Amino acid sequence: MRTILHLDMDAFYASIEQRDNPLYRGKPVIIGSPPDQRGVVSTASYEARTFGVHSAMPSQTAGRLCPDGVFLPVRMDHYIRVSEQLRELLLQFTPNIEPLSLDEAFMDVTGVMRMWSSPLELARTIKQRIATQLNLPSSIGVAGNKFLAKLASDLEKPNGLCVVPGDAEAITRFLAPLSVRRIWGVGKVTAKRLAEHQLFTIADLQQRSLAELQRIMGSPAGGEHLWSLAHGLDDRRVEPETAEKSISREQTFREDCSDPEVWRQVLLELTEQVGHQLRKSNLYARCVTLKYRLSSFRTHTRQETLQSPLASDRELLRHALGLLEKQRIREPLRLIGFGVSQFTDSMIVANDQPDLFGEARVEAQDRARNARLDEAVDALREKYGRNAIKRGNWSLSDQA
Ligand code: TTP
Ligand code: MG
Repeated sequence: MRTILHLDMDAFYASIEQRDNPLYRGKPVIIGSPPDQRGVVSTASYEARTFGVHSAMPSQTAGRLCPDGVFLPVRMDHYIRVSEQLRELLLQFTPNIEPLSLDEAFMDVTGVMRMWSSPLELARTIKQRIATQLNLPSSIGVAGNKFLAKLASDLEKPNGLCVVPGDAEAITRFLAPLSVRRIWGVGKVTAKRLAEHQLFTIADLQQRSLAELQRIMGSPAGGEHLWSLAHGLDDRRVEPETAEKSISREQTFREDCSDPEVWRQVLLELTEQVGHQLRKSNLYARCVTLKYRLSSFRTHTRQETLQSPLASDRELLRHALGLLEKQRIREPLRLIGFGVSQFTDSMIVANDQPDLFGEARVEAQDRARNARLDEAVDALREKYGRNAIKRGNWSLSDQA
């Protein structure tokens, strides 16, 4: 029996802004594009959520719902720094940490449990340390597997702490009354399909056979996913990030998202996070990976092996957008992820470059320029942190 923690910070970007500026505390803070521009909300403080504002909502809608909202731009460089401090703090408890995004991580604490009287005590301690050292609110779920831990961290948000019972019968009872929407991967579209078959709660799912759920979902994998999770079964391991092998970040949408502009905006942020980590580790990547999960639960990964290794945000984004473009995705997405692998420690231009005086040379010059730009940005970020320059708002069309 393993003990898995899932930590998810509360209204992460908004809580950081409220922490840093007392004037914003208790106010509906909305992070993202301004309400008079095209663009979306990245997140909203819990005060703003009472007006119905949420992540990925067009900012114009948020402005209408919450006219007195405090709209602030995304300060990605700053959030990355706070996320790194969070990572350091968590590493004091266990090295078995799998970060999912800037504010979210799984921790397999099975091996360190003998140092604590109970998982509850450990989770409380982590929450307290985050509160005192980072001055930020967090929520933790504790369970025997990833699915249950993640579900639990969301159940009592904000400032939640929820421990899921250990034995199979108690798990079934724990899950039974919850809405199907609580299941990892079930968004609006899937929930609607399930409702057409009178499936509203997890108890409703528990009463159906695997074959029935596969028929309803229209896919063997989708049905199996639902059936396993409805019974609280999930054997995915916590995979600590080994910088030597791969670096990746992903984002799950609250609702299935069919707006390609939002996909691109998410990719912009993910590539920036991956690029920062890559350069911090002094590595260059030879392989980029785009991952996406459709509303039908099918998960796809597409890789591209690069002629020569790279580490610049701009190039990472260019390849990420290129991969996305090629997929011609016509369905709503549940999740987008971006990762890099096949590392080298230098940006050697391959010997077999066919034409060092033509295109390849121009490319090499571009790459050197991008590298210098990234270096400058990273140096500023390290030195000045929150006040460092921000590049998150490049026009996406510039990237083509
Ligand atoms: P979440 O953990 O999903 O959201 P949150 O921390 O703001 O709020 P809570 O966990 O309490 O529900 O995402 C973490 C950060 O990622 C969030 O603060 C902003 C960013 N984000 C986006 O930029 N766009 C999105 O669509 C989502 C869901 C998150
Ligand atoms: Mg969060």
